[in-house]
Amino acid sequence: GKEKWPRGEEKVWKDAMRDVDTEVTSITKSFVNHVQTSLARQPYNLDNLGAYQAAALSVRDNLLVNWNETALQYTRKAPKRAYYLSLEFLMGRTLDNALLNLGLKDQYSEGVKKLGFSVEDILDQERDAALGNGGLGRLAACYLDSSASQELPVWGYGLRYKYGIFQQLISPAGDQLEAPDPWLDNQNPWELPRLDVSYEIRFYGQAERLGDGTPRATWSGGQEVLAVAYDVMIPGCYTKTTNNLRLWESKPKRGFDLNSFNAGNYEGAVEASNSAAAITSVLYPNDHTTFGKELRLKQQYFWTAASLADILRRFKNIGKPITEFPDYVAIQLNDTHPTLAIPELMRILIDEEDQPWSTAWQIVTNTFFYTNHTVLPEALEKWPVPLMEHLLPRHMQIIYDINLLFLQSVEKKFPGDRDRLGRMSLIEEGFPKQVRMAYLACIGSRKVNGVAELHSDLVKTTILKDFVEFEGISKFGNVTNGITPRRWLDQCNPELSSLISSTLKVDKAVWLKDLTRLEALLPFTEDEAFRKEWAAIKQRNKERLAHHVQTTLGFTINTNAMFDVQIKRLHEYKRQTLNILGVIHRYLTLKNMSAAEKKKVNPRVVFFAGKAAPAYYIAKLTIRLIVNVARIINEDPDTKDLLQLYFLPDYSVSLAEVLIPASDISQHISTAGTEASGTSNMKCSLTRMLVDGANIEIAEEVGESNVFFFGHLTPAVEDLRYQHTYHPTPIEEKCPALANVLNQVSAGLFGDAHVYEPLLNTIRQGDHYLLSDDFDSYIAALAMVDEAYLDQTEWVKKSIRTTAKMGKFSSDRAINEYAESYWNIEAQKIA
Ligand code: GFP
Repeated sequence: GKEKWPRGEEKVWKDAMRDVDTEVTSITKSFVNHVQTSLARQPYNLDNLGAYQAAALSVRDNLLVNWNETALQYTRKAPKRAYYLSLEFLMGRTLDNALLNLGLKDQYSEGVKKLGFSVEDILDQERDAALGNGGLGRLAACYLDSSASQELPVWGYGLRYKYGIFQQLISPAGDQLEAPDPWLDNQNPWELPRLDVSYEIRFYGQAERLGDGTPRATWSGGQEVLAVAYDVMIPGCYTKTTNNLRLWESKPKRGFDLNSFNAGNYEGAVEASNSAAAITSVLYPNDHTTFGKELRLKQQYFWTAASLADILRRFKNIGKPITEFPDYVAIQLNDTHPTLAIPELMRILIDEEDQPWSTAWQIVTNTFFYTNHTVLPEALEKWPVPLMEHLLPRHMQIIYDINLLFLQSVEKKFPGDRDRLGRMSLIEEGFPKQVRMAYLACIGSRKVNGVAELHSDLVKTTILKDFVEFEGISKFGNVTNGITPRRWLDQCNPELSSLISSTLKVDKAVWLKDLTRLEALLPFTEDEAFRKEWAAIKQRNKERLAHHVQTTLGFTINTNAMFDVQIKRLHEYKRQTLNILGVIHRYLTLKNMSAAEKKKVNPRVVFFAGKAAPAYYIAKLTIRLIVNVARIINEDPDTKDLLQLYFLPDYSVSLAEVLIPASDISQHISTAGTEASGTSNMKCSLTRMLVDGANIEIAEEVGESNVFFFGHLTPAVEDLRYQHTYHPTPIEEKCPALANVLNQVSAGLFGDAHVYEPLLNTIRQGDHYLLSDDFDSYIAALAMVDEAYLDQTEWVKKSIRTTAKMGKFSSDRAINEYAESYWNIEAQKIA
């Protein structure tokens, strides 16, 4: 039939449009006002997308009031501030989060309902801001949420990529295809373009030392581009504090070269502007290896230079001498990507502020803090010296100067130790020579930290061992990662959130900001009614996921099964391969079972989601294997009731929000010592894991009986790798179960007989990630999980206990550690 217009209650629309004083709330008025003015639309042609935009603009008005107030008070009081420099901010969607943090969700739901819309449909219109690859970028987003919620004066600085992380499509053959993610196409109501905030950034050109006895130099010529600011408001949870995330966009300094154009050279006329705009056009998909893209280095400098110029301008407004800079400013380097900030600040202090070298270095080393996120040697960033000399000639001079003075002091402490000098030099010898960014970040910072106890110990004993010996252990610390309970509990699991509040008789405004309060749930493990409700919520979350899969992919999922998830970037060290080989093993075992035996088996649905870097061949092959194994086993009448397998394409923050609350168990099965921390282990409560990263600390908190460990430990890894290289044992001998699985794949049980050989050969030869060493114990752990799941009462108790003891892994705890022990900043009450 014909749809009724306007949707919802006509009187509510009319009164809101006329702005007459009736029952109509201010929310409704502001929504309708945005429909008419900002969107220039009429109620009779408003669709869900329009409704989303109107709601977003109206919520934005609320945020703006707080955001302005926060900025004003920071400026007036001039407290010390911290700046979080991250090349990635994986923010996901904003509207729901903003509504919850403002405490306005219920009012908005009701308001839009009267106007004929459902809040769920509206929320679903928003595109993810996917300005990140994985854990590192999502961590940055959680830290912004926690900073605002803990009322800390922290700003983020990043890049406004025109295209976020690529959209992942799966071809009919099972291959990952990449499509651009034009996330800004529908306009982004959450950003405020700041045409008034822009800086000129130089590349290339010539650097000349003045040679006047000072360390000064001039840097001129080359290309200049503009960095223009876009601000994104970051609301705290139940507080007025609304911080800022400033993202830079690149623009040509001169829009259009009229001379070239008039001379008939149209292409030349736009070339300069294209090359400037290219700087912030794409986010580089990361595969934990370094790569030498000039554009990536350009991005890093563009972003750090603009951010520092902005920070310096703000500091200068306070009117203090430059030597007091570190008393007002702390800058956190999220991994080595912003390390150029160190030579850039040196350049500003020496060439522009005319400071002596030692004063400048003193300021620098009291301002920066460096977080390391990986010890994988291939992931430690290095830049070729010739490229640096070409793109950033002045910075290369400064790096050489830093290195000279640094090595002189090493030589003083360890006279004659040439090996050590070679190991510690900022410049790695070779063709070409390369700048070791992690070492520069380390010596240029006041403190260095890893992201979990185990990882921080590895940082100190492996990659930065020499630096610990030279600079002393007190410079090196640990801040175990955390996640925000606002998004990862309250927002994505609203029913569980209300059950917690009503059971504890504590408002969520309290426990969401002090997650250790969840411990009070422990006694309720013995409360049967509570357990039932806990389990019923999980069941509804599983149905929500099943519905999502049904509507998006057309698959019907058995919601009576155990839901087993592995959701993270595809990488050999994260060992999705171990998981899929385990699934095949389960399938083969089921195929050999009698009907009577099968009756005892609990059904399981295995979900994978994650993207592979476009050039990462082995990771992409793993996806193809998963997809094709799924195709066979989901159709096999012998097993399909007991085992289903799905690869959910295009993993994103929003998809994680549906997957995580539905998971019964999640897999964190990296080779020991390779996963720095992991954060999806914190988001999923019950986990099966290897003793790696933050998993150890999670087990310490929640109790070992609530997680399932397996496999070799970190200290064994080196020996095992040695064995693989020098005394390899054939897999047939070492692990017959694994050999059988590999052979079946080779033989074409899942089609494509030869396609998977390169992937399988990574295990047969070398086996760097030790699948053959851990496979048997992995399968045994899976059996323990099955066993444990059969006792549903005990299982639910485990689940409750785990949630109750997750307090430590709130990003509020982590951010407070940074604030107190690193940045030395204090909470500011925004009146
Ligand atoms: C990296 C590390 C993870 C760690 C995050 C955040 O992220 O172990 O939890 O940084 O510190 F590898 P991914 O992008 O690989 O998830």
